[in-house]
Amino acid sequence: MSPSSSAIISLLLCYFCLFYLLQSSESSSITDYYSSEDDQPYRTAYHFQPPRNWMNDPNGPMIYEGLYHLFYQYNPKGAVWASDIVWAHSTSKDLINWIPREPVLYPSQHYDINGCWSGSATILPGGKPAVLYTGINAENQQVQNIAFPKNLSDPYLEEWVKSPLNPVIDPNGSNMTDASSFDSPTIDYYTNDHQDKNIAFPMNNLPEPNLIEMVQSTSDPDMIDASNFRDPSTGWLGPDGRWRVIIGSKRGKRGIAILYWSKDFIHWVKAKQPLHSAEDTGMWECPDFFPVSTIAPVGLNTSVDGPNVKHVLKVSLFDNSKEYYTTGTYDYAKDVYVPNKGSIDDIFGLRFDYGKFYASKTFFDSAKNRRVLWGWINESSSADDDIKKGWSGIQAAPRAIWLDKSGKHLVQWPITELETLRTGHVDMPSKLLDGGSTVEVLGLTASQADVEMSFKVTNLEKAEKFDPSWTNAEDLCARKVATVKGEIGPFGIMALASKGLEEYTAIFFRIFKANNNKYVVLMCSDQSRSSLDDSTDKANYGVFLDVDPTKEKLSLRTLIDHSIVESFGGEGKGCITARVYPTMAIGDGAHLHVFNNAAEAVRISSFSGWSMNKAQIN
Ligand code: DQQ
Repeated sequence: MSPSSSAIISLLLCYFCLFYLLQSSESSSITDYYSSEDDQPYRTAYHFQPPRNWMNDPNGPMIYEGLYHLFYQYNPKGAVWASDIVWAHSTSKDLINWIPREPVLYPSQHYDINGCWSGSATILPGGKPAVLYTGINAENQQVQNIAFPKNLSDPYLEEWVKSPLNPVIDPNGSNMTDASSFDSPTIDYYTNDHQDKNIAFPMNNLPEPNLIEMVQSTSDPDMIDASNFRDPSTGWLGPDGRWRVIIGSKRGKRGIAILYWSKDFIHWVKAKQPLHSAEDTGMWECPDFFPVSTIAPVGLNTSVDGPNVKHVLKVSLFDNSKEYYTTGTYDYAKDVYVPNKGSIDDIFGLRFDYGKFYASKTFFDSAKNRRVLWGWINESSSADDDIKKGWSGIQAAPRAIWLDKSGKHLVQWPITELETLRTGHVDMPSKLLDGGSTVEVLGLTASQADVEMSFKVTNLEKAEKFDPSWTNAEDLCARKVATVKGEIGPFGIMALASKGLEEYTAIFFRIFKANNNKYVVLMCSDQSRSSLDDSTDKANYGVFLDVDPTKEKLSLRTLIDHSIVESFGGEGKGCITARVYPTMAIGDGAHLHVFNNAAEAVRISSFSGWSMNKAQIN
């Protein structure tokens, strides 16, 4: 071939390549967003993830006409986060198997042109869903926008329309409604006929709040920082007919949940006081505020209040990428939330999950009367590794969440639908596990399993003394990893273990005796030997469990799914999630052991394990 004809052919080839690329980038078929990457050892079988690219926060989970919806922060262009992120969307009949839909919110307008960030769904009276989300506007300010489904008779809610009134909440207040509009008639769907029957309010009339102010004045000493003003919560409706939402923010180092009111869910005014704030906690992302029942392990509609109800405020701290919650009282009259005495309101407080778990969001599942929790589990690997594997981020298994009988903390349990994936049941008869012993559990797929067990400790008097300076469970777990022998404990399981135990992730308990003669139960997730690859994060996690071993069995449930180990101790009183990247304990090379590396024996009083079928996910 002559040089000139090969040049022409090359040019033509380039032209066709360019044409193809342009075509595919313009098309919006679903495969462009979610085309699959197969046969990777760390992809999960029953945890929610898109087939490729970056995913972070769960957004606007809800149930509509019997179908579950999950939106999530998604970068269609790659495996790392990008600020011009979109809301991707999947639907499910059971919260386990998911069908991908096209993303619903892209940057497109001046008020979200630089990104559609996190937000929440609210089911308005009459059953109409609305989503409030943070838009990054053309000036790179964070503003709050609203979108509604285009067609309410489409159960998949595939198309959403952004309101022409956006932004509906603007930190500079240029479009804000003033207080007087609160007396104007409300819009059509806001009528008593449409009131949700589950909503019960105390009968007394609340005083007319006088806390409203406009967010307009630049001289406002409480001026909102437009770079730290995001993640509107699900709305709740007060007995005074006003909707409330909170938005995460900070003032100096004080984390703050700014409160807004609306009569029609479109026109919002800022309350003078935030719902709550706490010193030295930094920026509050993804605040979640919801009621819990003090008398039954059920969920409540977000607007419910009255007798036998407490409230929970969860915030995701930008500064340390951890989440904290308090339980407390919501005072409708003052429109403030007050944590219970003893409910620690800072970085030493309670957490939904003491491992990797962030930007979580709950929703009320009206079909099953439960509150369901979603949380984002990021990777422990480097961004380069994420780019190589083509994806990053999974969601934790959906969990039901309720208030413990003690009223002191929440309890979580994987939703029962997850059990439909169980197959190949393995039972172990009650068995004494001598100190220093390890027993392999045979007969299940150890890389994809669900294991439930409980222990009985009879010789508690042998427990080591608890040093009162051990206030941080995570530090204690990091010092006392699974190989450190104790008196009572460590005992538990080694998940994703290689044949010769070169690799494993150990989830275990230790029991100590405190000065007040009470026992302290420590639960750890030890990743120090999770992978022979030293470049991955192998942090150890821990929590002190509210379990009295003199009265209760000590239970552990662990969901194992290739690169995630999600553990529930004390029947869900303490949860720890880890991401791990074994190099040998992959597929058939993965094993499961129970172990007791203590001086004292411990009894396994029950053990049930299942291999897990693969869910249909996206
Ligand atoms: N992720 C979103 C923000 C949110 C953060 C951006 C939390 O809206 O504050 O992707 O992970």
